[in-house]
Amino acid sequence: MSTSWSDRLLGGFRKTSERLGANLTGVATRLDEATLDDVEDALIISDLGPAAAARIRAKLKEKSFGLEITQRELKEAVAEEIAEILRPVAKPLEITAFPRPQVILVIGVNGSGKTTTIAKLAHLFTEDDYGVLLAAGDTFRAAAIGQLATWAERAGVDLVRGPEGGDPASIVFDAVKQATDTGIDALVVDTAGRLQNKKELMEELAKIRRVLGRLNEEAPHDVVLVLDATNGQNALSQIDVFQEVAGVTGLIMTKLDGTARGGVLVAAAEQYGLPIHAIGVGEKMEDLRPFDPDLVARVIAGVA
Ligand SMILES: Nc1nc2c(ncn2[C@@H]2O[C@H](COP(=O)(O)OP(=O)(O)OP(=O)(O)O)[C@@H](O)[C@H]2O)c(=O)[nH]1
Ligand SMILES: [Mg+2]
Repeated sequence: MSTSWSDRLLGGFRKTSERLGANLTGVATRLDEATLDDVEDALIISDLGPAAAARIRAKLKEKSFGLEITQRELKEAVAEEIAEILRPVAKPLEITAFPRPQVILVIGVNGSGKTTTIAKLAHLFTEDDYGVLLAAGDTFRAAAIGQLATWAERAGVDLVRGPEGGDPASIVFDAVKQATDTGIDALVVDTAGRLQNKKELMEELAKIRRVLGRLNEEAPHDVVLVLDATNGQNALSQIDVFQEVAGVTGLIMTKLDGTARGGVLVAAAEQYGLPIHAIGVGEKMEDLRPFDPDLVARVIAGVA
């Protein structure tokens, strides 16, 4: 772990790894109920959630109860159990739609990192030589359109935008048309996170979905929910709400750099089983990383 982004990730998970097996030493001790309790507590405190924590405790007990174990070995064993939970959900966002474009709707609460993540995706896709178009579907505030325009310019991609307060559905309609006409591979749609209430959010996202589907019945191909890791367990209730209003197909978790609450990623994997496409580890365009379940598991457990 020498690169700077992984160091930032490490900072984010330090809380869990410091507590794991804190009562153990380098000298092997028998794995007993008290140590298992401590492990479970450490995992819960670190936002892995009670279900994942209980599952990991049960697995450790099943495999190693009564055996001599060092703190390092305990952490390795926890890392393996976390990886088991994360591996099935690790799934990059791939551009496979035929016909093109692949339409990726990006949703999430205000401030979760949607617009920044869209810039990062645009960067990633253009690096892979895909043609990318962005749609400024967040017309709720003027700054949102300007912010996306700045990112589009930086990433060197085009943007379809409308007036502040305009109808996002009409922008999205124009964007799909332009993307189709110009042979774009990936159309990434920004949306507002700051609507008055759930009903309004539901109506707006439903309308965007309807309009997308009118020009391409497969669209949106992806509905990516952006979650802010610093929200801890609240991120889980956001999955519930957005599942209901928009039918989430995958997750990207942002701000895993420097937060102590990144364990919620494991809770999300355990409870929802939704694909995790990538993780955000900083504010720059290059700061989106593939979700590597083994690495994240080892970082959480403090053995990376
Ligand atoms: N440290 C860190 N900051 C991030 C990350 N992703 C986004 N941010 C920051 O979080 C803040 C909010 O990001 P936005 O992309 O504007 O969030 P949004 O969801 O589009 O917000 P609204 O448009 O208000 O709904 C900005 O200051 C970003 O720089 C990340 O992975 N790490
Ligand atoms: Mg935004």
